Amino acid sequence: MNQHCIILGAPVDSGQSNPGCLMGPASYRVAGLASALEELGCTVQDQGDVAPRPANAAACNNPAVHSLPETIAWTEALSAAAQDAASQGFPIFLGGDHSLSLGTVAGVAAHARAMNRSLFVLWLDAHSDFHTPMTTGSGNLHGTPVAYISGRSDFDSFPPFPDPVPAERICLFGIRSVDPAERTALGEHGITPVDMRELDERGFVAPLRAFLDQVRAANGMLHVSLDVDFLDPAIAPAVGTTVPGGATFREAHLVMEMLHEARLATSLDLVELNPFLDERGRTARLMVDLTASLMGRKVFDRTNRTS
Ligand code: NNH
Ligand code: MN
Ligand code: MN
Ligand code: MN
Repeated sequence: MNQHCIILGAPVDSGQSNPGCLMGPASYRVAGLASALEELGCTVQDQGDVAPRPANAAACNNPAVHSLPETIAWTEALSAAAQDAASQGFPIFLGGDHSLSLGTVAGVAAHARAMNRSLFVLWLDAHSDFHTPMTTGSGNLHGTPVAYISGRSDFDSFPPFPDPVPAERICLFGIRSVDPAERTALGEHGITPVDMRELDERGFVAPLRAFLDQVRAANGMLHVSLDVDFLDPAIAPAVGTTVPGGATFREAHLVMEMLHEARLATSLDLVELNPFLDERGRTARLMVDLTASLMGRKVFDRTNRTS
């Protein structure tokens, strides 16, 4: 698809409690992300790792929450970097834990607003990440970005989210672990996740195609956030929060291949890779291969086929 890809490392690990995510960007680089993209005809600009400013004090009434000041500093730095990168090409954000999406989605949302386009979000994850800092029990802020993106309150110390994304433009896909407070809030907010039960029953194609049709009809921009734990732990062990029953190798590639054929994605997060938990680099390599599928790696060109 000859995209201009802008790689930005986001070695964030303040959003959870398992050390190791900060090695994620290095692991993707070692696994050959840039050359995989170049082989597809993309131009690649690796802008290195984003660095946050020193954290200022910030308080939260929920004593479970940890590393709030660091996460806010990351949100600000990544939001600015993402807005800038989105105006220059197709940003690929290398995590780092999923709290980095507090910043990256804020940045691409600001860019979409400036372009007068609607932003859609495809959240590929075992989890719904719909806690606020007040409802999280674990205190891990990687469980909160979808709530922030949706404009939920109780993100007081964070920069206000530019143009909250309405429920019908958010697709939570592959979900199989939702906390009670999240389930209630998702219902109130009108978000119905495409959970693994639905995917078992309907397959991956129909629900994804329905969402992509909406993006196309609105001439929307599409941010894809790929959490390693979307994948089944049997193929992707390098994540602190494995949940059985995830997407298989072919299901995950099919999602990426459909995204490529739709030509609608405009930015991508690769999150939650913990290289310390990997087995001989297999999870990092799989995430790179999935990114290559999203950017057009395929065996045969199907775009002119009828189904
Ligand atoms: N819902 C749990 C929490 O808030 C788990 C979130 N963990 C994730 N999200 N890995 O993708 O702590
Ligand atoms: Mn913790
Ligand atoms: Mn997540
Ligand atoms: Mn997850």
